[in-house]
Amino acid sequence: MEQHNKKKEQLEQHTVEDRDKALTTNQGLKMSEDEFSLKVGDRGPTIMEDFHFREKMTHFDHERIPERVVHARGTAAHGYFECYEDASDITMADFLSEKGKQTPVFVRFSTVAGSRGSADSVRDARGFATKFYTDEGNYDLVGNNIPVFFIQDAIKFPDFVHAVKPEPHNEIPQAQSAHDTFWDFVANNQESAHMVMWHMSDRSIPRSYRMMEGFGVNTYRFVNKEGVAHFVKLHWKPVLGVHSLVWDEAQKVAGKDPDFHRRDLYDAIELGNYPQYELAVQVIPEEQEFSFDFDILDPTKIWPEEQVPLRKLGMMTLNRNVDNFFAETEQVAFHVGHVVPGIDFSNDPLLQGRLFSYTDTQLIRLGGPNFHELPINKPVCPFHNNQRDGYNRQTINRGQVSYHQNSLQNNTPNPVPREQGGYEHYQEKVDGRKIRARSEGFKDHFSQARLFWNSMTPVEKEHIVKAFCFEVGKVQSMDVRKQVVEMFAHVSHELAATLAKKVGVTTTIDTIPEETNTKQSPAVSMYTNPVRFVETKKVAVIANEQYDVTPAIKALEAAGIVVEVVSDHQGQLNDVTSDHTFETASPVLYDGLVVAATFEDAQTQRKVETFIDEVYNHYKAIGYTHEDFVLAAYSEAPGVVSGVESFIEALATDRHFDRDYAIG
Ligand code: HDD
Repeated sequence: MEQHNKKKEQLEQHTVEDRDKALTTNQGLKMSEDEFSLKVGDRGPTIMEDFHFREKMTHFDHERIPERVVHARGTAAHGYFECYEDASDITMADFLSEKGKQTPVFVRFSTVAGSRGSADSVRDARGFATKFYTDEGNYDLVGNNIPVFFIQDAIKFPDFVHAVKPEPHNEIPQAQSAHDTFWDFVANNQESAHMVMWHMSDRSIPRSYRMMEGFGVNTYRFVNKEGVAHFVKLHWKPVLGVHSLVWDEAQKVAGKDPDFHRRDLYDAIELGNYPQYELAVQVIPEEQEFSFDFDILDPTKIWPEEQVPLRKLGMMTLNRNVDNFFAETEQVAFHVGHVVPGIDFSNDPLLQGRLFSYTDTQLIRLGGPNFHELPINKPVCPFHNNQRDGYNRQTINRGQVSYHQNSLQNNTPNPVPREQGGYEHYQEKVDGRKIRARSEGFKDHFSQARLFWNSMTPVEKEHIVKAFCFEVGKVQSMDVRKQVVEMFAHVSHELAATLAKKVGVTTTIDTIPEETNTKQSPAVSMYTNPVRFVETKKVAVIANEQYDVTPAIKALEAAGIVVEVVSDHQGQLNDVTSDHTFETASPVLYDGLVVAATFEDAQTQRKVETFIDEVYNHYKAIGYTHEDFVLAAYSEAPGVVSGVESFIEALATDRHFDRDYAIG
């Protein structure tokens, strides 16, 4: 906690606004005027002498830095990690060494493909990057909400990213994979099959950053004090469970509130609804490296949780919003190479390439090698070395010595032996020829894609098929469509046949060998064991002056639900305040709806009905306070209930997918 406060103070020094202070130039000169540039007479030309104008304008002109080449759109929060138990049997990492030990963290969530101004709710993987400010230095766990990746070797990352980004000739489409180059890449790089199955699932349209899993994806090593290493994969499990939007809703949210996820996280933290995630690890002893029917270094493979169980290490709580988006969220620099003793790397070829790319990207993005001095990136423990100078250097190094070894400064700073906390790379024995090749163990692209498909509930399968039909249906090239159909026939003939029909492709699927494995991993399904909850869900209550909705609102709020009142006008309605009109609110922005009014004005009542329709179509809970408020067609439908108590019960089920006529 002490460290947590230290970090906070460190940041506050830089973020507290100097509200009561005089306006000065950056040189400290007080200015008597800041609204008018220096002119010859009040209607005359502006003059070059105006150093204040030029300083202000030059600073403004240089306000933007290059956005991240991927994961440009993101949002972040501060918090802390609390260790559950001493994990020194597997790692000597100090932040995992003691029950109750707290370590400050900063987490940035992101989309991958879109630019900084793109919408939050698009179909995409989400980044989940955590910086632990440990007392042994910063440790970054740079993960995604999907446990596998599109490619197996980092050298293909630029190709993959070029394919998914807007096409170069017309820069269309923004933040979407539903276009020719993405699917052309997929069909011609079949290692992507497993990840594409996840990408077509509801995992790619999360309801909230608070309701997403996180995965380190790559295989790392944990090393203990005795020098014994284990292969590990790291996981974040959200306390609220994993929940998603539906596709029609996600597309509409992108227009109604492009900041949907950013706002959700910010508001939840402001309200004290702190998101929490458990950190867990899967552990494989070195001697079992080849005991599985998949290669444990292949980033397109999961280690099924049923086969390699999760061990829980601690809980992360996000409890503080940033003070300044640019200084913190935009300037934070993650790197998979930021590790602490006890955490080491595997030879996963994707991870090895990532180890180069992250520092390289910060150099261009943050303008030089001193980005570790920015408050958000600075370790909370002291750091000393002989690195000097460079763009934006903040530290004023004293003394004449900046080299090792030396006698003038008592040979300091000096390296620290492993036994005293110095980082020593795991001494893996490596022997081989220098070649450019794919390992034999990496050549199976379809068995886990099939495992994923087998593990889905019928609703999840339906959503995956629909997502494929949407995405491939947007591809212009009939040849690419055909290639995709044929590729996914290896995963499932059922999926490929529906896709072929829907996107107008004729091909003989039957001649393509379908994966035959019948294995399942229930842990990858979102709907097999969903977490039921209502706390922090957002509900619209449609109300007017006719009926008093105070008791209904009180009951909802007592259950931890966030309520917004929607009416034909804002402001006072009897004892409650209307937050929104039907124009400023949108049904896609709520988890459920309580109808507590009808309106005499026909046009307004039509808006109410449209609102109800949309909530119904997206399978969300609907409650009504009077029998005649419900639309007759829906009165018997699942999740459409009378009374607030029943509504709260219905809201705990995320979506009522067993509804007739719903078209989401
Ligand atoms: Fe990456 C950013 C996650 C593969 C190169 N990556 C970035 C971020 C996340 C990930 C969450 C955003 C960090 C932030 O919020 O600032 N990346 C992943 C995961 C991968 C992965 C889970 C697969 C296991 N990445 C990957 C490869 C390469 C990169 C193979 C290159 C060889 N990633 C980058 C980058 C970025 C980045 C270009 C852009 C901005 C940044 O690093 O700071 O270096």
